[in-house]
Amino acid sequence: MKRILLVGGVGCGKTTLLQRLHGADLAYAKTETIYTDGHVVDTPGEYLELPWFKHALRLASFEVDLVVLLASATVADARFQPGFTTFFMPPSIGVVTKTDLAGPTAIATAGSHLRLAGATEIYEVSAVTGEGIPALAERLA
Ligand SMILES: Nc1nc2c(ncn2[C@@H]2O[C@H](COP(=O)(O)OP(=O)(O)OP(=O)(O)O)[C@@H](O)[C@H]2O)c(=O)[nH]1
Ligand SMILES: [Mg+2]
Repeated sequence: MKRILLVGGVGCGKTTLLQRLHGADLAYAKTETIYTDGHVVDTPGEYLELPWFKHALRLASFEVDLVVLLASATVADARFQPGFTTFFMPPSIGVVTKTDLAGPTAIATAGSHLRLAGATEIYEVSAVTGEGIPALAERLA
């Protein structure tokens, strides 16, 4: 599996996706700091949302092959600045999360936020139902 960095707003589903990708039980645990679990580097949403933490995301990206930007289908507004992927050295992909909680329009909106951020490949997943997980797992293999 590629080494990946998960980046997204607070509560967008980064840790839950990590658990799903690892075949672990889904259990809520607030991420307090950057940590590595296997090939996955998980980050707190605050590191994206609070400007003085952002440099830590860039430093963490030097350790990975791929940056995964996540946007929840339940959040209407964008959490990424346009062109945000240029902040990172490795390539980036986008993942729309929580597709089980939203309709097609909301899922498309979240995907458009990821495209505006610079992601050219978008995956739509639900960590809870498992929808879309096989395609993403294949991309990360
Ligand atoms: N229905 C549904 N709920 C989800 C999904 N993914 C995550 N959640 C829920 O959303 C909440 C936040 O998920 P987390 O995975 O902790 O989010 P996070 O991005 O790691 O959040 P921070 O660690 O605070 O940055 C939890 O209650 C999860 O159970 C999903 O695909 N579907
Ligand atoms: Mg987390």
